[in-house]
Amino acid sequence: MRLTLLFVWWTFAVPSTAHATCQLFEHKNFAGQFMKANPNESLPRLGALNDRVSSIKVAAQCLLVAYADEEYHGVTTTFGPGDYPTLPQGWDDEISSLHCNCR
Ligand SMILES: [Ca+2]
Repeated sequence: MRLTLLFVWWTFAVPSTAHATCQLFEHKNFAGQFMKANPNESLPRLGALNDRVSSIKVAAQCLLVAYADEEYHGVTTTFGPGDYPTLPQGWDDEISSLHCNCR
């Protein structure tokens, strides 16, 4: 009985990799307009959020490779799993394309 309950809890409470994403937000602290890249999706351009991303979330199994220019050009940096309520120096309102690499 106890094991069954644990299993049910685990099934619903632990996010599976199927839900892993890279999330992008317009403002600091995950506010404003929002978009996401699905696991192993690449976005050659960010549309309305081009040069406007100010915070991101990267799921546990993912790496977000960001580029300053469209089509994966320009300066690049990689964000490991975690929440980034602000972006490092030089990256606020700069990201223009990305890969969301997940295992
Ligand atoms: Ca840019």
